[in-house]
Amino acid sequence: MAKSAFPTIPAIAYEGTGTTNPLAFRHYNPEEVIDGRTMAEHMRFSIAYWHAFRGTGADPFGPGTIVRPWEKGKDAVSVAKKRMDVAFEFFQKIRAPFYCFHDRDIAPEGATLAESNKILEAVAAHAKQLQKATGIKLLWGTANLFSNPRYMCGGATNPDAHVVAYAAAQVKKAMDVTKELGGENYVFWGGREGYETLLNTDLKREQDHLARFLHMAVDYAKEIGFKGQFLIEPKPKEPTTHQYDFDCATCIGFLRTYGLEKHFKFNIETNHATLAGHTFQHEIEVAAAAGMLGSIDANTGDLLIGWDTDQFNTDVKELTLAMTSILKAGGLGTGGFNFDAKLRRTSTDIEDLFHAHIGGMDAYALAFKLARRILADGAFEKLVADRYASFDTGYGREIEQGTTSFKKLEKLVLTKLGEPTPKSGRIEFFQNLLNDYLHNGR
Ligand code: XUL
Ligand code: CO
Repeated sequence: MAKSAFPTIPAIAYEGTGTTNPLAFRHYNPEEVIDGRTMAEHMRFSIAYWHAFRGTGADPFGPGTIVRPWEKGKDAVSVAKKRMDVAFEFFQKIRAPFYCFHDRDIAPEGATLAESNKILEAVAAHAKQLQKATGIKLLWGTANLFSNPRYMCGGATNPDAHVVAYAAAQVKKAMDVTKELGGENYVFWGGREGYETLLNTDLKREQDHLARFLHMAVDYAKEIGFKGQFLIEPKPKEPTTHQYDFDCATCIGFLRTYGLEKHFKFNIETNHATLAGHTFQHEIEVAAAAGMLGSIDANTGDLLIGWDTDQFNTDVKELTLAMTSILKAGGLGTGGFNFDAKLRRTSTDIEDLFHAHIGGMDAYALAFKLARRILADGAFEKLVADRYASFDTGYGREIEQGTTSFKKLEKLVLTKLGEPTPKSGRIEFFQNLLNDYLHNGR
């Protein structure tokens, strides 16, 4: 057993709301059984390798501030393996049953694709051993098609077919590795799949290429027997001005246009939703309405800043609203809550990594419990159903069923119905009711 990287920090225990211990859970009790499943099974928390173990605190104005002792070593591959040992110790101590990675997070790139593939295989073999030893599983894998300068004009949508071929080769390998490690999903976040100006861009051709790329991924998954769920992670902008996978609604249109809708669900990230001008809950509802809710990248942005700040989310109100939509949709299936969130540049202690995840996990666990209470009570559901009750019978039902027409409805209004009586939407009443659950013990 390797030396502990966090000798002073124990495995985080559940101590309830009475505790003042900052290194304890107040709400997330992994072993607590609710409806026949443990909280660990309900929440399926996952750690994002790129932030937790590759994040340095660098921003556009300055270099990294976060220095970890295990990053020192004689060669990049042995450092990658040592880092992975530390990561698995962290996953265990923070009580997260899953992790996620990009190929290039876990393994350094070599001088050629063949060399990169070899290194990735070696580090993945190490990951496999650690997964086996700890029981920690891979929620999803993905390929980084945005950091290397070769992808500066995109991966799948690059105007140079040579780059598209390279991207295909890289994704093929990332899928192999994800399958080898039992990954339950595979994510496509459209890194630089978008454009800055139409002066130099053939939008239609790029979208066609993206669809071809995804079809090739579907074909390859079938070929190798990869059973994991494919997930698209929408984002409206950053790094490019116009990302093709803008939001769930845009992606649903795209996937249906190209006959891909059966093969994909969505990985919804809170900060991406708000960058698109939506709430987190809106994106969840749009995905769920199409039967395409897959997984969550759990974070939040800063509405005052306006870019993807990837912060840990402790906003219980926002998360409770999201959770009610997730639970109503029947949960996330093979998905989970992946903390695609990074420490602030000034949070340089190793304890900060624990505080950050404890806060995020507790906020989600509390939101889960509150959402369950809201749904069990049924008050909102009844009120909302009442608002639409006029569609349950008569001409309302005919509208829903498609058995009436403009002509019939015109006749009805002219001869019988006349002017509708205004019905209040009672928004403030609904807001107060929410606070009854959040703060007033309902
Ligand atoms: C970028 C982002 C990515 C994806 C995976 O905004 O969220 O880290 O989650 O590529
Ligand atoms: Co993400």
